[in-house]
Amino acid sequence: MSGRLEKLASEALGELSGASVIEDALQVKTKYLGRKGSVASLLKELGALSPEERKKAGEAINAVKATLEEAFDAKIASIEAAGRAEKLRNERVDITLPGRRVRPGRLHPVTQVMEEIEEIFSGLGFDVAEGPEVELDYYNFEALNLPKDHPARDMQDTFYVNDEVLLRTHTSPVQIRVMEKERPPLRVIAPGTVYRRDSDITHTPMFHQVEGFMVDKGVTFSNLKGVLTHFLHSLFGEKTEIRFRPSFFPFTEPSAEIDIRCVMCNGSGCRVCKGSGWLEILGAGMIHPEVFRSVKYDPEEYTGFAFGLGIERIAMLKYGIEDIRMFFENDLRFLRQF
Ligand code: 2NL
Repeated sequence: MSGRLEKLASEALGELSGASVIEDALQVKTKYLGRKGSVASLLKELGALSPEERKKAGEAINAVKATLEEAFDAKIASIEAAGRAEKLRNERVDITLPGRRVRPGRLHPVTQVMEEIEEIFSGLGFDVAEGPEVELDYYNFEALNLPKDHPARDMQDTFYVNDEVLLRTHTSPVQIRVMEKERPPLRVIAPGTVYRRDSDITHTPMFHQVEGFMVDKGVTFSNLKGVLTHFLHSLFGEKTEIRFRPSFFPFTEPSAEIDIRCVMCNGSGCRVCKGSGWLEILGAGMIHPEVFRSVKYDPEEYTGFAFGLGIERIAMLKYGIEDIRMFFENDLRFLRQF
């Protein structure tokens, strides 16, 4: 009996050490300690023994049974512990990794310049007006002293919808609509999107403009000079040199173009100012009597000045951008710089 018991114990422990999952360990446990297992059948044999031998063998079997139970339970506990450790290793999160940064958005450089211009003119008491981008030929051209056969219409290649309807080529029609509806005194700027059939490194078919005008009794060219000088000094710095040159527009008389000292070379001559030392920034003039007649103002009673400028051009000069198309490519590496 004692030889068989020893063999049983060593076989059980051998099989147990080969088990690597709980199911295998439980199977070995049932095989030896279960109701129909090896230990149970040994116990059944005790009946055939004498009372003395039965006591001795019974104690020996129970001792082996206790040893095996302990060994099985320890093995199962160790398999479970290894499983938990493995699970923890796999599910580990590195909480020291930095989080993903959310960058703040910002205004488009064209919008930034537009708002800066609006603030300067607000400070001078100008109101802001808006109007349709799909406009009547009448408001875009006729009312501005540009009749249908006028050669100056070719200066700004126009997108036509039909004979009478077009995409506005400037924001002047907004100002005509304001004058039609209201009476002087008026101080208004009209910022917005305009369209011309043109495309190269300094022209896009859609761009932005701010026009402005002031009408009252006794408005003079002096007022034009004062307002636009203040505007350019606010936008480019008080020390910026300014030059007024005679020019021509069909809707103003007299007309002027206004230059500032080249912001790139400070006047010594460079590629940006094409060697002249000056940059053309504004077109302006005293509103033509024919324009006043279109809106039923008496040109003997009222005078006024008007001006216009392109926003992209200002933004290009302010930030040293060489290609206007950069503004409309929506490349974040470009836009995040402003
Ligand atoms: C330029 C020139 C200019 C105006 C725009 C204007 C508007 C009305 C009446 C008279 Cl309603 N004039 N606008 C006047 C002179 C020049 O713009 O070079 N723009 C980029």
